[in-house]
Amino acid sequence: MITAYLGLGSNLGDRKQNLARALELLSRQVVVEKLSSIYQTEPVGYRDQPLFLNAVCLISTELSPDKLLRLAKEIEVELGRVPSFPNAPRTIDIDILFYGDSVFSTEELTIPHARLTERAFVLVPLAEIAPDLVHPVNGKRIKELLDDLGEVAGVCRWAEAEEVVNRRQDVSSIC
Ligand code: PH2
Ligand code: MG
Ligand code: MG
Repeated sequence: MITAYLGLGSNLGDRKQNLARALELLSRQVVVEKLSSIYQTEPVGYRDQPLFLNAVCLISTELSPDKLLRLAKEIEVELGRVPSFPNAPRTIDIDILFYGDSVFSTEELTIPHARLTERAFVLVPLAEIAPDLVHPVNGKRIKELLDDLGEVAGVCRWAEAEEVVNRRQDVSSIC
C-alpha cells in the first residue's frame, strides 16, 4: 500500500455535491483515510471565474500512479468535466499531489505536483491534515512551505469535512 495525497477543486455547479460525489467514487477504488475541511478560495491563474471549493485528502492505494491518474480522470469525466483551456472553470479537478515519497515526471504526470508549493488553496488544507509531511524534493515540511508563502489571502474555511462525507445539510457555511 502506498499513501498518496490528492487535491480536489470545484467551481461549477453544486460545488459541495461535486466534492462529495468525487470522494464517494474515489472511495470505491481507494481507501480515503483523511479529508481536510473544505475551503472557499479565490481563483488563482485565470481569475475571471467563480470561487472554488478546495480540499485535500490522504488515501492509501495499491494503484500505480498511472492507474490513479486514470481513475482521477474517469471521475472528472463522470462528474461532467469537459475539456477546456488551462485553469478553466470545472465541475471537479482531482490532482495527485504526492505519491508516497516518489519523485518523477512523465508527459502526463509530475510527482510531487509541480505548483503545489505556490498554492495556498493546496497548502492550507494540506497543512491541516499533514503539517509535518516532508516534500521529497525540497526537504521542507508542509507547514514550513505554508509559512514561506507569507500572509495567505483568499482562502477561507467553508465547511467541515464531515459535512461533505455525511452530506449534512444543516450546517451553515463558515465563510
Ligand atoms: N485550480 C487551478 C487553477 N486555479 N484556483 C483555485 N482557487 N482553486 C483551484 O483548484 C485552482 C485554481 C488549476 O487546476
Ligand atoms: Mg489542478
Ligand atoms: Mg488537474
